[in-house]
Amino acid sequence: MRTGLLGGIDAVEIEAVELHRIGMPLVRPFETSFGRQTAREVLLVHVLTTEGDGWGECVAMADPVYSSEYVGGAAAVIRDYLAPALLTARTLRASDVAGVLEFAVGHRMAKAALEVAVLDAQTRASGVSFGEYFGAVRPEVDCGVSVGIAPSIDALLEEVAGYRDEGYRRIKLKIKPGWDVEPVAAVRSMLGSDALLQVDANTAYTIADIDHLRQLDEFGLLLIEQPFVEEDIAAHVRLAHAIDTPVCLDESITNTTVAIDAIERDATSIINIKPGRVGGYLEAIRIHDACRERDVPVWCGGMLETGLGRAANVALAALPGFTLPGDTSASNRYFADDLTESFVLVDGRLAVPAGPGSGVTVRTELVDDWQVRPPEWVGRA
Ligand code: OSB
Ligand code: MG
Repeated sequence: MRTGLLGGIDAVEIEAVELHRIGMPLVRPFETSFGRQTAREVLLVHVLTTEGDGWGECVAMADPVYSSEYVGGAAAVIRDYLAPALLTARTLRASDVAGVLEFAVGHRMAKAALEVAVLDAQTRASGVSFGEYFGAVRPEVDCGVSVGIAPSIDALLEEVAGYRDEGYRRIKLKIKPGWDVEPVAAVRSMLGSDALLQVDANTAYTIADIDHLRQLDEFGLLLIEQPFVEEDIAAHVRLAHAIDTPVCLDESITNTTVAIDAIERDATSIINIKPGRVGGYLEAIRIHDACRERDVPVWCGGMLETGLGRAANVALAALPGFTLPGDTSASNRYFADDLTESFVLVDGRLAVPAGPGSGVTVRTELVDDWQVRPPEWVGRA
């Protein structure tokens, strides 16, 4: 990728891969159409190389409810297949990782975690930041916040007002059948017509709901995210033709080919880019580039990342095609204490870390304190 920016070292020799599993309580429960979460269980990948180490966060959730991946499955496939393949390849660049791991079908979040850990080691060793490596064009990024399904409309309004007062530049409401028109109407009337507002259904609707979803048109939403099951591109085409609100795909977009196909079929006019969902930051950049060529706006999604994943997401969101605020919220929206330096919202923005690699430091004492399982280690036989 953008190799002209790389310094001296551009390949690392892999010596071992360590897997750490930690638990972090969320500051408030996060409810979506697929369930309610009170803590984030995180799989961390620590790659040890001859040139130095690197860390990666796997965005798989504890249970296979957002996608087929989950923490235990990701740890197993890394331990049994992916890490051994990297050790066999031995000397490689981050841009070689996807090819080395291609023999295993799927498992994109697991692969993405390894790729970003190798990238962290490689770019730290060469003194290059993720922002420089990715091609960032701004020092800070506009931030939005994803707001879960609340116990009542009053509770929702109180939560949204808090985020508005903190300066978030865009609000995203989680919706599902029975929690859609009413909460959206209430939030729109509280925020006023100029506020950037969007909704995310996480696949909770079916094609039979198209007439119902058309009622959302009156609220001037930026977009409706992933109303239908991920495989059903055709249903999204039908909806896009039936409503004025732009349709945005999240779960459906698993790689650049699928992204281009969905755009060309008019299933989506905006794309939520999540590096874990597409197999890594390098594939995320390819999707960004393909969307930019086609004038399709993109924004950076989130998976309740710790500061480690957030650092890389913020660098990605600084690319030129990321023209809408992302789900890149401050550390305190998720956690009382973050795994790295905290990300603090300033004027509705987060700063792109400037130091080498991810630009943040994993607080290894917390990795030990917060561990939920003993670490696993994969080294050369
Ligand atoms: O669909 O965007 C989603 C969180 C977990 C899984 C899926 C999604 C989300 C979010 C939160 O909306 C985004 C964030 O703040 O990290
Ligand atoms: Mg989503």
